[in-house]
Formats: sequence, structure tokens, C-alpha cells
Amino acid sequence: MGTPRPASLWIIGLAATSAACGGHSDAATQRAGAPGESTGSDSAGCTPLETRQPNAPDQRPAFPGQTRACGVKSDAAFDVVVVAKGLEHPWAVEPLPGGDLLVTERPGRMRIVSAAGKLGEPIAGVPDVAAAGQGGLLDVALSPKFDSDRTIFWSYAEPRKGGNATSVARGVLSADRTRLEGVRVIFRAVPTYDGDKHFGSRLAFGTDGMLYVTLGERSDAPMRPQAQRLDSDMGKILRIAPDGSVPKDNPFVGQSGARPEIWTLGHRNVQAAAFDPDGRLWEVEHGTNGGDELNLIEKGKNYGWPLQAYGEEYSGAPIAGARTARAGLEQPVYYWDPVIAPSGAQFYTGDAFPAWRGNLFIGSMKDKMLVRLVLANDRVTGEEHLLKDRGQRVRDVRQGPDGALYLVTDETDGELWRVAPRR
Ligand SMILES: [Ca+2]
Ligand SMILES: [Ca+2]
Repeated sequence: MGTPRPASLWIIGLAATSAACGGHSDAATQRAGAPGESTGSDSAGCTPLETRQPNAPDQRPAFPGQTRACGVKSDAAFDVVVVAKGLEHPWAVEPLPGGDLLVTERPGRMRIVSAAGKLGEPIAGVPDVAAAGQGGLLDVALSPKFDSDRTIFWSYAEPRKGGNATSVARGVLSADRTRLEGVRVIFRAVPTYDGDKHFGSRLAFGTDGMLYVTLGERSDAPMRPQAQRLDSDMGKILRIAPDGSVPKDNPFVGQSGARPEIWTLGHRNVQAAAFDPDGRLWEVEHGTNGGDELNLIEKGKNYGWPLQAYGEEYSGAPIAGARTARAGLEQPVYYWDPVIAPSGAQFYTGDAFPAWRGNLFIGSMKDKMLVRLVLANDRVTGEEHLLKDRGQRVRDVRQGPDGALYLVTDETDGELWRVAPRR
């Protein structure tokens, strides 16, 4: 750490370590009675799934179970069908009502893949994107009224004078699904910056009908502090109306110097956002080396970056000025050390896999797998790593109308998979 840790935090850390052992046993006992769960390798207790050396071995979680949850195994037999190949760095998959799938590719294309796996031609009318580094065409979301308005929303790294930044556009998919009509940019994040990293971005509609947009802080040292600044959209989660206007009940509306679209602050690079069955927003963000985070998002709160973080710089240096806990800053519900490099998330609510209901699925790029988290009382009580044998970077995961999970893989020859009950 860059600054000495107060003695009180050491005490909290030690207490958490000791409590974690008991916490795990309790979790295992409770879980034994829950349907669809069994412990990974020790049915009498809890064995954390993660056994590798942490990047920051001296850091301690703020509460039991905040990292290295019990390994669990799925009580669900499934097949993985490769629906399509030949997608160039697909970034998002969005199941359409009829069973076809809308897919973005980071270089700037959007296509429809039929349920049977036929790759459609690129959809016309997508504005130019800044396709370099982590930038390009990013997420896509369907309008809550897509059945009647055929409207879609997408986020992308927008080329601008002096650099680029994340923008959000909307348009209507033509009746023959070959082009976008009435395209307009409804939001442009500020400031513009000449870089190629940490654009975010996921889009998710809440039950309030508002569009939540997740962003990164652009990664480079001069930009990092902007995650804490209310006059910048960088390192924020934003909330806008579908027409791009700002809802009057946003937390910083009317505050001098603050961007009114800001919903929460202190994020590093958020590439996963999902609403739970109760309508609450969760996000998973790329953290430090040893600090990827799962957060429960609440209006107006500060999630810490770069003042509070687990892990270390990717250089191996401590994060200057950061502590793992600070008063007034939100702790992550869960963190990964080592990191998983998360992108895409989905709470499972379908009928195809009753054992998975309520679980949170997260794409992992670094470890090339699908993460399944079991949650109880807003804590992670179990973790499973699926699809590791396939060796591909999982970029997005979404639930289809058939209850199957659909994934895209971030590869030059990227694939679209359907995870459905074994036949
Ligand atoms: Ca999406
Ligand atoms: Ca945080």
C-alpha cells in the first residue's frame, strides 16, 4: 500500500480472516439443504474454488466470504452448441424475441444470427466507431418495447475531434432487419480523450424504464482521478431516459459542477451489468491486478476507485494513495484475486435450468470460462467455473426467451454458443 494502514484496519483484517473459516462452514451447512448445490470437493465443509497465490497476499477482505467463495458444482446437465463461428471479436449478444440473435462485433459491425446459425450480412446504418485497442462497437440493448418499436440502443467508442469517448446511439431496425433507421446519438460521455482503453460499456434497462450506461475511466494515469470527479463521466454508471434526457430524480441533478446523468461514481472499467429478479442493478468491473469486483449498485454511492481498491498495479507496484477500505466508500460484494477479467453478466431466471435460478453468470476473458455465482442475502456463497475446457474468452452472456444461455467469445474467429439442457 502506498500509505501506512491504520492499526484499526489490521484488526478488522485479522478478525475477518478468522471469521472467514467459520463463515465458510456455515455456508456449507446451509447450502446442504438447498436444492441444486453441492460443495466442490469437500462435502463436510467448504473448499474455496480459487487456490492460486493472490497478487496481494497481505490484504484481507472486509467481511467473510468477500473473496474465495466455496466451490460449488452445478446440478444441471447441459450441452453447448456452437451456433455460429466467424465473428470478429464479438462484444455483445442480445437474443431477439423470435429466437434469432443480435450480435455486435468490435470493429463496428452488427449482425443477426438466425437461431439455426446463419450469419446475416452486416446491418447498415451503424455510425463509425473508433476501433482500436479496447475501443469499437460495444454493447447493444433492446428497447423494453422492442416488440412494437423495433428500437435498439448501442454503445461504442466514438471517434471525435481530439480523440474519442463512449457514446450511446439508438435506431429502429428496419422491418426486413437489414438496416437501422432514424439513427441518432442520444448521449456523448465527456471528456473526449485520445486513448484506446477502458471505454466500459454495458447498457441495461431498469424496471423504471431508464437506461443505465456503464463506463470506464480511460485507464491512463492522468485520467484515473476522474473516476472521483463529478464533472466527468469517466469511471461512472449513468442513468438516462431512452430519449437521452436526464431523469430529474438522478442523485446529482442541480448540484453545481456535477454531470446530472451520473448515478454512481468511483468505478474502474465496468463491462458487465445485470438487473436481479428484484430489479436491483449489479455490476462487475475490471479492477486492479487482484481486484476485479462485483458490486450492488445504489443511487449516488461512491464505489471507491482509485482511493479504495484491492490488488495492485499490473506492474506489481502498490496502488498509490489507495487503501482496501475507507469510510464512506462502498465495499465490493465480492472480489477476485487473481482476476478473471469480467465482461457480460446475467441473472438466470429461466425455466430450462431450475437449479440455476437466481444465480449470476459472468463472462471471464482471462481465464476463458463462464463464472457462476450463488448468492444469498447479497453475499456470494458459492462459485463455479464452467466451460473452461473450450479455451475461449467469454465476452458476453445473455438469457434467451427459451431459457438457454447465449455467449459470445472475444476471439479473432469468435463464436456464439447456446448452453441448453442436455438432450
Ligand atoms: Ca446487451
Ligand atoms: Ca470498488
